Amino acid sequence: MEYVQTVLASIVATKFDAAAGHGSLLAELDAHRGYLETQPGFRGIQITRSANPEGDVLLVVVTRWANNNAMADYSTHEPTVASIVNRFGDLLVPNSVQVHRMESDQAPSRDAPNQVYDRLALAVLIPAGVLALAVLVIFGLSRIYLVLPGSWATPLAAGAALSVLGIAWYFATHPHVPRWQIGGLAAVLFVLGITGIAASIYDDQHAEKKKVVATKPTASASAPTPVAGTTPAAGTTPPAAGAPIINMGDLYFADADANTSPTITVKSGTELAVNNQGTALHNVHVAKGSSYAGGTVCKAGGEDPCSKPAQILGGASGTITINLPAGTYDFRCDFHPDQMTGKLVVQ
Ligand SMILES: [Cu+2]
Repeated sequence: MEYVQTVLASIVATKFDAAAGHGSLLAELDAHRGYLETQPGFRGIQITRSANPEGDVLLVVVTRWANNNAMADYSTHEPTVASIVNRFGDLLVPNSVQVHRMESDQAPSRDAPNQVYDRLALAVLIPAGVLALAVLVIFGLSRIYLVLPGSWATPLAAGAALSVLGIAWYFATHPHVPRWQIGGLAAVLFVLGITGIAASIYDDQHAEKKKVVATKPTASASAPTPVAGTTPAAGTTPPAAGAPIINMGDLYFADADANTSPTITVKSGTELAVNNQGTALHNVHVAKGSSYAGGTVCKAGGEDPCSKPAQILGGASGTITINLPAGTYDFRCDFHPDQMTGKLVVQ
């Protein structure tokens, strides 16, 4: 049960502007809210008036109370809505003020729980939701970066940064953005985050397969056992039968027969497939002279033959083209120059 006091009054058409002016009737009623909030049993106030102010304007002020005593106490001690309205009697149609005290059979108002919900939502749920979304997006983006080739990461990062700036600018200059735009943005970010996590799970599952294919050798460089019937990791090109191939794991080179630190024989002009079956970054760098040029990561097209790309991500593959005079050459991984070595015999 709820108790409702309704005050009705008609404002004379020509005096409505005066009633709406500074310090006048409507402003006083609005200011009265603050006083009402301090009254025991107060539930809410609603001030409405005729939507189409042609002719006299009907003003309706409804206050809601938890019980009859609360409403009665309020009604008998000024200021009240009725006393405020009566103070501006010169703006009103004579004898138009009516005060009704009613009881409502509706279920108790949900305003109180809603107020709690709104306050919680503003103070806790929204920042927590934004934070969770941000973490999701950052994690998702990081997984996407890991999957992409290095040359894509910089443009993508720049694009993401510009997007963040652009979106922030848009929201800063449009204070009343429609909800569907906020919802749409949240949905896009959510999908981005989920995509990244999905990519990460997909990647992990492939890493498991690769571990089966390439078991990490012990320090004594015992050869990994090839598993019959295993398929090549995603992104690797199966070599033509008998074609030379360089496989890489963490942290070894292997030939097609899974011999580690292998000696690989090729004809000059051959393009070899290079498959990274490990999870770390590796490459193949052949020393043309007696030492490795530069000493850092080789460059495709540099002085020494270098795998293309010069940084092969875990699970990815590349190629290396050997155009060298006949002879025996050392090769290594620039990232693990001590553990990952092999010899190349060019015919
Ligand atoms: Cu390496």
